[in-house]
Amino acid sequence: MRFFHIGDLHLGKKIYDFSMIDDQKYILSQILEKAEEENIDGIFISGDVYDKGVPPVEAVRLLDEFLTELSKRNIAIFMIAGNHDSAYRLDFGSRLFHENKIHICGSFGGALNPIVIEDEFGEIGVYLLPFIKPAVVSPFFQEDIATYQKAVELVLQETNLDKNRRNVLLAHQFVTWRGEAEQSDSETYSLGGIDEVDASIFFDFDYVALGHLHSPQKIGKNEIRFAGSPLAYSFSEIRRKKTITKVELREKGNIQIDFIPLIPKRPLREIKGPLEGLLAAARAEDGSEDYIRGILTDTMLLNDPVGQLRTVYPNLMTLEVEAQGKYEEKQLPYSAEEMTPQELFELFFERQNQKEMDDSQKQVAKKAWEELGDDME
Ligand SMILES: [Mn+2]
Repeated sequence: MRFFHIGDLHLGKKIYDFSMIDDQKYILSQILEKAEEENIDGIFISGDVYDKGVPPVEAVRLLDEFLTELSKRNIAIFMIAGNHDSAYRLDFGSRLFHENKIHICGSFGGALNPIVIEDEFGEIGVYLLPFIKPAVVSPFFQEDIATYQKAVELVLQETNLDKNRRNVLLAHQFVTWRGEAEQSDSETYSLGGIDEVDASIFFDFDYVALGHLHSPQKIGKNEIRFAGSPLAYSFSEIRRKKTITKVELREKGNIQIDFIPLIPKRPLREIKGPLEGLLAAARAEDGSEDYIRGILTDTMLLNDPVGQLRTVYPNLMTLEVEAQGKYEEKQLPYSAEEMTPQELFELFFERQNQKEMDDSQKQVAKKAWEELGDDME
């Protein structure tokens, strides 16, 4: 059987106040197209379906549309809640949808029960483990659980995995391998690593479809994977290409994993240079609809750089000024009390701009001090 593994859709997300809904619509229809081309039997959606517990109307409608279109193509859907989703809201209708091969698990009900499907090689057990934290699991085990690792371990221990058949797990946790995984800025960090779950506890599964980290990556072994988000949701994610993970389960022990590149409608990208250079470059190229992070290298004050850049990059998301090299603290020639305001200002200017004021600048400053009069002395 052939599956797509995706996750971290974050439907309804905004970046710097820019709504991503059009971009999400575009990328989901691309996933649908690929699903048709690849003739897949099912799709794993590994949590963080929505960006917020109470998602905006457009996000709910978009998911409804996506699931309906998948279902029309007779593609089985397996979906779990992530930490961004409201577990119970995602559960809505799940017992009814079940009949239509739409399997949704929003909240943890105390045990993992597989959905068993069949192909020419036999049975496949698909286990849906929504995002869990220790406090969610504790009541079911009458035990104080301190770590996420322990919580997931306990749940898995109670699961009688039939190792003769093929088994797939969907989970949304911060899974690492010996403490390592590649993160990005749009994910939440927790101090001390109490939320980390080591990949080794999943080794009995034939494939583990993970959600949570936004970079597509394997964790511990090739068959334990984060699909990554379908779109870059922060500028720290732009260097890694987004993909659909395609998983073909053949007979037990024979899995083929491939990646299908996703092309965003408007990529996020960074531009860097002096304002004039950036404006000139923008006029010479296409793609001005891209989401832009600008980094200015100018050292002089600029007149409304955001406004100027938005004339060529309407989707400029953020503009920063490049951090200057470390400034060498200059000793004051004599004590500050004895220095004139003009002298102090010259030193301040030098510290800000890493260079001395030129003569015309000194003239402007001198004139300003004169206009302010003796009060400043
Ligand atoms: Mn997450």
